Amino acid sequence: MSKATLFSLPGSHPAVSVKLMLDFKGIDYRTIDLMPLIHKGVVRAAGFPGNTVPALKFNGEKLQGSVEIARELDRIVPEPPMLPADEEARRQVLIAEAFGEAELQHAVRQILWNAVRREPRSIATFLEGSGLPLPPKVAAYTSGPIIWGEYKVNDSTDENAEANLAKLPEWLDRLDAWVSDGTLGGETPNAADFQIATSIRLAMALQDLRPHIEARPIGQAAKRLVPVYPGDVPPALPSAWLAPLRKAGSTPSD
Ligand SMILES: N[C@@H](CCC(=O)N[C@@H](CS)C(=O)NCC(=O)O)C(=O)O
Repeated sequence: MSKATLFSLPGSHPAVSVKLMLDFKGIDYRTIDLMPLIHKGVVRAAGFPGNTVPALKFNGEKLQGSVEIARELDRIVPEPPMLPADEEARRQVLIAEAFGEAELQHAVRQILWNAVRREPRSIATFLEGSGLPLPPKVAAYTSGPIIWGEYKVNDSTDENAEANLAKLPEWLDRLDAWVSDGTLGGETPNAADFQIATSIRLAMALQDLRPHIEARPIGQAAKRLVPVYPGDVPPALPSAWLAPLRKAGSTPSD
């Protein structure tokens, strides 16, 4: 089977999900890290139907989207499977994966770009370990337009970022419950683990969020699966937006 080619962006959480899947399957691959925003044209020019990463060339096919890629990898390389054989366990994993892709993934993306816009220099921390070696001068000139463009493309408005943060305590409880019932964080990772762990790791790149996530079962599970993740954004978000998280972590006597 020929080597796969993964189109990615530095720090892209669904692209890291696909890397984890490829490693799990033992599929040899190379990564092409693209420049944010410019990547849209490159991915289209490479023949993919959409303009987002992760996009994967594998086995003569062009696969796009982390969930579609998960299903197709299981079809092309069935062992080891990413979905449990037991029907009920499989149903739960698919529910968790769908939540991770449809809700958590984009919410974290919106919070992130809102915070990076407030702390623009932090964008450089996402380049560490990437295949996008930008000379410091180029990085300095391009980071402003990239941050602005990503903020716009992802609709990372204050309103959206704050609303997502308000949902986070309930979502973290849901994720912890999935760890406790074995849907997530088991000995053998599944498709939902690959989807969710990277969003949690990206959220933990924000110093504002890390203390509210790291010690929780889902934070620990994400760290086990993804021990290293790029990015470190200093405290940036308005304190009032973090009140729901502080409240969730407090005890009645606080
Ligand atoms: N839900 C899709 C979303 C993919 C997605 O939106 N990827 C981002 C990067 S993390 C992207 O390419 N966004 C377009 C942009 O930044 O212009 C997936 O899981 O593959």
